[in-house]
Amino acid sequence: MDLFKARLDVKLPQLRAERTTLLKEHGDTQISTIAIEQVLGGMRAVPALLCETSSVSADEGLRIRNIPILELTKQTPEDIFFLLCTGVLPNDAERAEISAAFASRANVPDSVWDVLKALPKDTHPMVMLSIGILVLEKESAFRKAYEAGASKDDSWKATLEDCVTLLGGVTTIAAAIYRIRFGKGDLIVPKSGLDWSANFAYMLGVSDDASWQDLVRLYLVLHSDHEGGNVSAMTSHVVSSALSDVFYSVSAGLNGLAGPLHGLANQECLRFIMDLRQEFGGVPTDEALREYCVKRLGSGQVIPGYGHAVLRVTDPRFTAFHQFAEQHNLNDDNVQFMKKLFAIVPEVLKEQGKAKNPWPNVDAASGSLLYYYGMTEFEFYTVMFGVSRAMGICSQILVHRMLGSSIVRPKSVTLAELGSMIK
Ligand code: CMX
Repeated sequence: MDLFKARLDVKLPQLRAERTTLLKEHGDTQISTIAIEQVLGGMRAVPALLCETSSVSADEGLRIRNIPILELTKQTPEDIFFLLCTGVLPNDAERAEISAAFASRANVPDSVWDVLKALPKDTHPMVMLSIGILVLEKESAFRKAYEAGASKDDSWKATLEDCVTLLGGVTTIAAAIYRIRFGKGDLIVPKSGLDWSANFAYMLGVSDDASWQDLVRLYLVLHSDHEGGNVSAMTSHVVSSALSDVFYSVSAGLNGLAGPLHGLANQECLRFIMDLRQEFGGVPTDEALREYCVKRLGSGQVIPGYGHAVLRVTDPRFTAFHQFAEQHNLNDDNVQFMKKLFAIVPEVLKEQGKAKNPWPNVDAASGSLLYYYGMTEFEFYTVMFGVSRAMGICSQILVHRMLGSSIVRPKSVTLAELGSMIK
């Protein structure tokens, strides 16, 4: 990873100088106030976290290093990881280096399989992923360097090593989880000559179709990062701020991704579509679907895949998947449901008047496409998301290590203290 490290080495002085200047010259400048509804409402919109890798705006959605995600849909995940970490897309030599580095870590220790195979057969795939990553922790270069008394200034180098070990291995682990958990037969070993996402698509053993490989590539690109305040990224950052290594930190973040209001929504989306198929025995009329959605909202359930804590427009990642379905002429019942829901749900949510954003997020489309290619086990979908999101989390942790960021320790208050603050 010499080329990769060299890029970061060049960036380092400017990055650290920027932080030092802000702290020294403007450390006590007020940038925001906080209202009680934010304290009680999940700290929504409080600008209290630093994230250099990507940003999400209400009216446009995700930008990675200031490039709109819809301009990055042809890249490889290796390109995206390099971009997240360094701020630029890799040249050919850098791309080859990172692909080779991931491939060199694709074979994980046998202890991972021993642990995964010992779990109860009906363990959720996200539990398996989180545990599989924790088993890799034994390999942590960062922890070893810390124990050997390495300087804090250089700790990012061991962190980068850990990121590559984690990302190189996570596709092998995730593919194995799919095959073990859903009885798909022998594990498929990584194949030389394939890049990271093509190998992942191959090891899953879902389809030989070339466009399946392309979907997995796109999937890993689109879910890679979503700035620093979402549950998984923020959780990982908090854990990592205690100088826990990336294996502890990513595993912790993925436990948050496993929640139905966050990454599990893609599983819930497909479950929702399967329930609809059963209810109607096929694709219903617009009016029947509309009534079903209204009834569901009336019973206090959410419509999975719709709404967002930040976005106020259609998620561009949904648009990218929608375009993929059009370009590849995917048109089974689930894809039709995905399109029909897009035409109906926003109006229903607007009429209900609760959701601040009635538009679809990425989860409204991703599952239908995976299902189309034969990945019908929707409990696995959040693992696909997790593999991709591990890139963003790793890159965010790496940048924090480069900056020497502080341990996270905000102040908590009681309801009574909030009451007395009003007075
Ligand atoms: N269906 C029904 N009600 C919804 C809704 C939806 N899709 N989206 C929001 N609402 C409701 C909220 O539950 C909330 O109701 P209460 O006031 O009764 O609590 C109200 O509308 C206001 O919520 P909001 O401010 O618009 O949204 P939040 O920031 O609180 O929550 C999110 C955001 C994503 C959790 C929410 O939109 C939701 O539950 N969506 C469905 C699940 C989903 O798709 N999650 C994936 C998000 C992407 C990701 O993070 O991975």
